[in-house]
Amino acid sequence: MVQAAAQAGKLPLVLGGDHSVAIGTIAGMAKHLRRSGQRLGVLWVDAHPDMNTPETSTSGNVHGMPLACSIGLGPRRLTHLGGFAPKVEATKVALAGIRDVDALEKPHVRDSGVRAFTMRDLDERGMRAVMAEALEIVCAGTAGFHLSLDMDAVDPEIAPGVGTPVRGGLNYREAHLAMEMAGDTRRMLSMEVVEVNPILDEANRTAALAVELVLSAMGKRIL
Ligand SMILES: [Mn+2]
Repeated sequence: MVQAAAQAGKLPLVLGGDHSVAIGTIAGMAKHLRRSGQRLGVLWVDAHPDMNTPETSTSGNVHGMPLACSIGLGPRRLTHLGGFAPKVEATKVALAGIRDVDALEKPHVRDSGVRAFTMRDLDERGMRAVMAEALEIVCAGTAGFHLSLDMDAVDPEIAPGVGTPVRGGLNYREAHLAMEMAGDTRRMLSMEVVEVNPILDEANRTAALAVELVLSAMGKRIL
């Protein structure tokens, strides 16, 4: 469905659900671009890198593996969805908001070629500088990028309705600025928002914030 929507000239927006849906979203976008020999960038905004494989995962949760699968690490059934791998080159992937990485997952993040901007990078350099560099990575040499927004990137004090909350996340304005800057590039080809869990949410505030962030990524501006 993602591939068909993109081929029809639309911007696919996938609403999760857990982050394993990204394996399909990215596969669809990569397959679409591959027809014209173009490459996809991926901007991954998340508290976690989601770069486990079945060998490194302590939980076995597939929602901890989608970025690994998309760069070709993991079980063939998932890495080769759609008949080819990798879906994206690791050097065309930027992560932002990372603050919870499993011990055995760390080498995948450090050595695969992805560029991971941790919360410390955001603390030291600010969202504006980090996002400018991240967007440069995902836009250079690509047709554009897929934005994968895990709501657990945002601090649980303002986005409590997620399955794996980690304190010390993006504040309200940092989250909006990241989305606004992504939208400003006019190179965002697809987007997904994942891990909103209504059962864990408080009066729908996480879902309402997710809607706001989608609007910012799609061009809504204060003035
Ligand atoms: Mn995630």
